[in-house]
Amino acid sequence: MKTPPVKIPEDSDFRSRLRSAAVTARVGTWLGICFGICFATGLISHYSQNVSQPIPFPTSPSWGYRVTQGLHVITGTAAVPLLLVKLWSVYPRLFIRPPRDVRKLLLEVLERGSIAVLVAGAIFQLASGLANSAQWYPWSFSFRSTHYAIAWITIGALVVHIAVKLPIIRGALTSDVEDTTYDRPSATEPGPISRRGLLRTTWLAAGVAVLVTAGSTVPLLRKVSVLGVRSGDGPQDVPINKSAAAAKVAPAATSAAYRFTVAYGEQEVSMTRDELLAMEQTTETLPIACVEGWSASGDWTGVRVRTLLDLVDAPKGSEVQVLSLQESGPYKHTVLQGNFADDDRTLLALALNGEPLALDHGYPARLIAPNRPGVLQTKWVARLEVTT
Ligand SMILES: Nc1nc2c(c(=O)[nH]1)N[C@H]1C(S)=C(S)[C@@H](COP(=O)(O)O)O[C@H]1N2
Ligand SMILES: [Mo]
Repeated sequence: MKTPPVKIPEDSDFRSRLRSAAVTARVGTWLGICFGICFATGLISHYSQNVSQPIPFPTSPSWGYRVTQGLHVITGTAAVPLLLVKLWSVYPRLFIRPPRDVRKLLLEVLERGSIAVLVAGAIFQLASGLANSAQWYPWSFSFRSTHYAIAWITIGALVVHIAVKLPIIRGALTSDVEDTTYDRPSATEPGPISRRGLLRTTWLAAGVAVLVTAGSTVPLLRKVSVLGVRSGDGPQDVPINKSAAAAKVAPAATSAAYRFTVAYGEQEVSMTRDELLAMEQTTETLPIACVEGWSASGDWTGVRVRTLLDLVDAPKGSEVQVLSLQESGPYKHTVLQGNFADDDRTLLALALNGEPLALDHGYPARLIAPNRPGVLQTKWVARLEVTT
């Protein structure tokens, strides 16, 4: 039996009026807004995690990172249905035969090339971001540096794409959504729903995507956020990413031999948790804002980091290494920049919401600072070491 030859579809095989620039431009506008917010908030998040900060990342407002990173994950999630609808609406263009004229062909190759980069970059960013916020790491590369590099490539391709398409975008957006001026000649058959209906469904899908994820950050939405990965309760009403068991710190953290040490050059002061508790205690309401988009506010009580640094006469503006009991893992130690170390709200916390810190929240002591990414709020702190 002969198998029929595989027929590559042609642009003219796609006849639905729904696949129109009128739809693409409208969905694209919102997709562009989402990508713009994602890019800007992503730059903020990346910078906040840099060890070297020529311009110090501000410590105020304390909820700043909570908002920017919440926006980052929410707009990224909303972009998923928008990107799918947009790709569907332009899919037939993939099968347009290349022009014969060499100059036109060259332009076409350039344009399609930039679109290929944009599509690949957009899919990579959304897929890797979603996987990351679900704490699923099916890759071996560094998420942060790769996501950051591809962000620049994607946003560059996006700018080129908008510039090239500007006449069509402008024309399509300023005419009625049912207008056929920018349609492909073969797109003449009515779709199962109207263009307005398709757009409404798309906005609804993006809205649902926002609702099911935003609850990780917006307390009122927590109940509807079935996909909010960390929306469940942790001890003391604050979620947990890495448990003491997962970090393998439980024996050291509960040992009677635990001592907290603050060191500056030759000077060192060590104390027990009880001695820390005997010092002046300060309470601050500060959020844990994870890079994955979830966040939760807590009342933290403990000793001001600046007070501890004064014990060893560390100069103002000193940078501090925060070392934990954890023996391996990327977050076992972090750098606390001078402006964070000196801020009155930065604490070595011993209690959360009126109770001694739970082991999973960093018992015997953890760092908590305003406007600092959750990933740098080091738990199970053993030592503060002044480095400059
Ligand atoms: N030592 C150590 N501290 C850590 C981590 C870690 O893996 N090890 N995870 C960080 C991350 S990613 C977040 S979001 C916060 C979460 O704090 P919580 O578990 O008390 O909510 O802790 C941070 N502190
Ligand atoms: Mo985190």
